Amino acid sequence: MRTPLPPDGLIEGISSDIDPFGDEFLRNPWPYLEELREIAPVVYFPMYHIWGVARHEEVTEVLRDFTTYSSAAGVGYTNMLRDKPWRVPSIILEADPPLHSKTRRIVSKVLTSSALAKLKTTFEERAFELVDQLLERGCFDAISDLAEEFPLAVFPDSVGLQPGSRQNLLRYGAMVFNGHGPRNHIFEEAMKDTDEVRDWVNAQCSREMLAPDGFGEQIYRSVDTGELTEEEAGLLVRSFLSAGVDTTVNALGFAVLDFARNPEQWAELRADPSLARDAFEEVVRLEAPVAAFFRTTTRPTEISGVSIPADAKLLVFFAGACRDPRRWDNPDSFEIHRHPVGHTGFGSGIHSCVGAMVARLEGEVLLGVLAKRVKRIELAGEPKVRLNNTLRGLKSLPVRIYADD
Ligand code: OVV
Repeated sequence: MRTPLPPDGLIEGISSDIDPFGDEFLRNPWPYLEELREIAPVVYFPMYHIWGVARHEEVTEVLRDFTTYSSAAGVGYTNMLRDKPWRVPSIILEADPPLHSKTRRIVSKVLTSSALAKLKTTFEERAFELVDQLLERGCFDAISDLAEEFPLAVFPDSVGLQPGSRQNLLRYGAMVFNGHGPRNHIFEEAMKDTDEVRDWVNAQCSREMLAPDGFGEQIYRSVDTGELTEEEAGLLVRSFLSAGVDTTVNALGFAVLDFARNPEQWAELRADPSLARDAFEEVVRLEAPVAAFFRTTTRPTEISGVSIPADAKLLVFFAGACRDPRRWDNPDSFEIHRHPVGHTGFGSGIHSCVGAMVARLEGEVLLGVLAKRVKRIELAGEPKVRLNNTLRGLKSLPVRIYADD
């Protein structure tokens, strides 16, 4: 069954032929997001029969009202309650309260600040090792050699994953995030080896495979207390592996690009490396590595005077809100002193990124170590975008770095 169209007239003046899953949009969404923000507070995309919000006010309004704007039909283009999804749904991302409240509480307890404080030294050791190796090379690809290398060196160990085959995590991430889009060529390409990679990931999530004391084993302790079934625990561990790698890879890649393009900001960070955490936060605002997720309306509703029918898919452009000039001064510029409180790069509301503290720790540590060791970051070639239905990121970023004297 298709969602009924709103009565004639309601769509007039709010429709757009922009394709938010087209190559051009995904390669450089910013001019399109600006156009979408200008059209109306809510936009209708006839080619997909979906609605969208791209202004900060409406994005946060939608994310606050989790009853009207549900996640249980999935946060991608497909309505998972109607069409069979490619994997068992996530019990934290693709769920509403009360299920979401329970799983969220359990994951939050594992990711406390005291748990993360214990990881900081290990993260720093790995960062120094990696950066010192890269300084010897001078010229390298900041995506494969740094932005992918660092999270893969620290995050799977924090979860307690078995060593080896960690590139599979990148292949799985590509499926998860491209799988939130429509079945375009990017979706089809990502889903080529679905069975093999999905089976590998599921196997890593079983209790026997997880090292003692990692995040994964700590999730399984909620099985012993009767709060989770064994199957639910496995699905929550899967959420760590789904959401925790590609997101940070892309954020760290953009961090390098943003500093290469803004040497005066690099000078400021070097003058005071304790700004590393603020700088990373500004990268997440400016780049919004998770560009958008959907919600599904549970009733006919109205946002800023625009009516949306029940059972409609609504695309929530986090990236649009992150650069909305109604909310930010000079929204397109990278300013590490900005303190972008209220940015939607980690979402907003009850589903806002539960792993944000892990991401921030990775960002703070890597940028802090780079700031202490590296005098200058130069582009050594054109950065290339990696097209993804949900994520913004680069597939290559040739750079040259120079050691501090
Ligand atoms: C935030 C996010 C992204 C992708 C997957 C998941 C969560 C998950 O829970 O599987």
